[in-house]
Amino acid sequence: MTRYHYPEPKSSEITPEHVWTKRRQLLASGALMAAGGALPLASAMAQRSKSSDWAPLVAKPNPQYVVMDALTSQKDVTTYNNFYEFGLDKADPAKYAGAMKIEPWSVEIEGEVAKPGTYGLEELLSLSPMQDRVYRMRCVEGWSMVIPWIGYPLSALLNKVEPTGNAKYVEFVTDMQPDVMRGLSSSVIDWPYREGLRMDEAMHPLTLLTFGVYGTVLPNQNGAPVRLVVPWKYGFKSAKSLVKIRVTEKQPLTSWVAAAASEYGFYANVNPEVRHPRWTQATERRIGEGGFFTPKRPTLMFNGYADQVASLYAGMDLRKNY
Ligand SMILES: Nc1nc2c(c(=O)[nH]1)N[C@H]1C(S)=C(S)[C@@H](COP(=O)(O)O)O[C@H]1N2
Ligand SMILES: [Mo]
Repeated sequence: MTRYHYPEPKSSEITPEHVWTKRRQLLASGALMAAGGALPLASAMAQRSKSSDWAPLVAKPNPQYVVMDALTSQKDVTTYNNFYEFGLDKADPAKYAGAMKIEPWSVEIEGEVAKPGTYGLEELLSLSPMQDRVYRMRCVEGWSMVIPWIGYPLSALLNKVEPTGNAKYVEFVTDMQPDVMRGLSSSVIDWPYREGLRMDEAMHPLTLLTFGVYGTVLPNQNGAPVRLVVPWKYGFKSAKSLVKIRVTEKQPLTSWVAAAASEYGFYANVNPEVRHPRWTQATERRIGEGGFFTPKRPTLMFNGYADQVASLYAGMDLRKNY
């Protein structure tokens, strides 16, 4: 848990080389790097089911994708969650998601692709090298975390299934397990949980197909065994426990847009200048940081990823396309 602690940063820029080197040294001194960084992928997945802890999943840190902010603790990352399938309280996912069945697991890929099919988790795990990336995450509710995810760009998978000329959007669908997902009885959302991205967003190198966090396989509450992570958008775009990826010509109707279109848009880019109808989005509370009187942090345009993603929205009215 402590091996990710490295010097408190000053800015939120990409890590300078010397800081990165330092971090690599810290990582290398930890037990998980003992095997030379080899990825115990399938075995990691297999080991974890009955353990209260999670099997290691080691990946090469990618120095291009790391932020300087101090990491949110593993404890907060794994106990303060939104996963409405398991209840609305932040503590519910950690309490109840352990019962979710994640073996065997496969993801169906369909729609506007030349190679549709069912991809087993094993195959997904070995499709592309895993990377360790530290991302800033911002929930639409006004809190944020800094999380070391493990995965690879979704583009690796999309390229493999060969999107057709009609492919304009990608829809993501979460599993439904009514026997263990007590939240499915709630009508806040028309289940299953569905999210979506425009094709260029889905292909963007920041968009991560994610299998692990904090050096372990994903805990169930974080969306095991495979989820999406899209760091420049509000957290609800990062759908968990995916069972279907559908490539489409038309913009998919996502769960939150269906639930309240005036409050949650399809794009949902982090934007401090566009209020949620019921609250400001200009500031955020970093989970684990200080107490009640700690000043909030200013929220950054595109959650701090503007250099990398602003061009995707050139010419678009981001007030209309919230
Ligand atoms: N299937 C599903 N995915 C989901 C959610 C959910 O309720 N169900 N909540 C979203 C929201 S609002 C957030 S902020 C993030 C939280 O991810 P974390 O708990 O791993 O930090 O997951 C997103 N993905
Ligand atoms: Mo969220």
